[in-house]
Amino acid sequence: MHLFVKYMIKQLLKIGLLALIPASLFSQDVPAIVKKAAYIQPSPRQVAWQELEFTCFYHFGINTFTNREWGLPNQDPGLFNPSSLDAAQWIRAAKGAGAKGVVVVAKHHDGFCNWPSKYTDYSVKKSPWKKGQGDVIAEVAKACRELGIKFGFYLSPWDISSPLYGTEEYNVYFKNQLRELLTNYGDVAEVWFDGACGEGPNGKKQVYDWPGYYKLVRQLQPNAVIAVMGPDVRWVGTESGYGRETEWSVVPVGEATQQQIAESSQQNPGNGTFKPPDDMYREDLGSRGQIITADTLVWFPSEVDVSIRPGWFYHKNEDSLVKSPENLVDIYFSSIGRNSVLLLNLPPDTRGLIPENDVKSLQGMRNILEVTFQVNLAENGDVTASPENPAFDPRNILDWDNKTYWTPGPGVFTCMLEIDLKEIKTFDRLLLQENFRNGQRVESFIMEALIDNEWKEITKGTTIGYKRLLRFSPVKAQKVRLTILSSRENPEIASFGLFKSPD
Ligand code: FUL
Repeated sequence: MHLFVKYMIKQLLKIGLLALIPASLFSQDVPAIVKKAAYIQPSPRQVAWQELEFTCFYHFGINTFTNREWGLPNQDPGLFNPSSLDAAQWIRAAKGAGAKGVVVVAKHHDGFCNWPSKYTDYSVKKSPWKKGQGDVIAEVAKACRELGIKFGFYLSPWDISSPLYGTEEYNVYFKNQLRELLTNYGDVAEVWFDGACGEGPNGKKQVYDWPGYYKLVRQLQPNAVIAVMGPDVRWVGTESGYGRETEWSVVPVGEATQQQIAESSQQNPGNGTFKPPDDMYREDLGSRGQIITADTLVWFPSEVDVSIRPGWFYHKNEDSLVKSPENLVDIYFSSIGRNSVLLLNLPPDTRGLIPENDVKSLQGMRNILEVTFQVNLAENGDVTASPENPAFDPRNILDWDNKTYWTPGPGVFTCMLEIDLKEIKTFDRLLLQENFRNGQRVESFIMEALIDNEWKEITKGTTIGYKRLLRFSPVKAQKVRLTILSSRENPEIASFGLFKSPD
């Protein structure tokens, strides 16, 4: 955009007279690849997954009973013996916290199967639990169906117990197991392939048949997303629970190759210990500087996985280290509030239950979030948009339907939405959503409030995407305005919300 025009817009912004600028002046020339990025859209399965927002992970298996994070090869299946496993309690804990889907570990790197696979004896069927007749995956899937929550599973391709590992037959074995999980347990919403990879019992590394694995998932569960070592969902790159401030769902295709994902996943340091991937996190994957030289771009949205405790599996000595409700709320804002899906791990204990303290923390988190998001203080406000676009009703941003939106129209990149709350209100949280079905576009925005007759900056950010949540100190005002300062194509604003957190 011409510098003078930019300057004029800035001046008019200051005095709140953006409406005086003809729409044509808001247009910008953007490089072709940036424009292309703006039109890359999620697949229907990615849309459904993104809208789950909050999901829970269950790390459970032989490690629960050996007190390990990464197991040893071929341990005695007799060790697996939960005294009172109740999968419905796991799912109630997740649902009660607001989660809409789960991912349960079917097989971790140690190779022990939590379901009675026909293809190995290294499973629950050789354990004393339910006299070898039990099936953890069946119980979880059933509880999900009964409680109306989406079911998914984690399957580690790396298997340190299989004698086939490192040979072509392992791929057949793995696909047989995958087929069992994809056919015997009803609808699957997410298949989570871990990127951690090391050597098998014979010292060999496996050459995985990724195309074959993906084909099977697509054939048998076409609605399931394939996460992490898969094409649909990207691991955010850290297990801290904190996503990027600037999170683009459109990234260069290089970010999606298996080699790239494997390299940035946990590696086996050699002694079987767990190595947290602190260094796998690049701040910027998808902004203009990153995509400008890209050949191909893909919709590859981020998932933030984090455990409610330090470890992924249950350890008694971590009973006092359960994350507090406040800590979980912080994670919520820093994952779901940063254009990511949250996958919060709740490790069942040796009884086969989510421990009481963990459930208590989850409920505490839910209470804070419920009070916060109970009322959108902007809900009954009047909205004025500049530049005007009669084809769209600006009140669409307040209707809680993220399929309806307001946009200034094609080719217009900068715009402003002013909301008159009709009375002075106090708020300290902002919620924004783009119509992400059409792509992710907003690069920079600012929210101001009219305080003592002057527009004052309250908060600002870069990306919005599916959802952006921002926190700030309480503000008392009747009028606020959201300005989209920069975008890749015309922004399509689907939701705007102002909230007040509990005191
Ligand atoms: C990692 C694994 O090595 C951890 O044990 C855990 O399962 C985590 C979710 O993924 O790659």
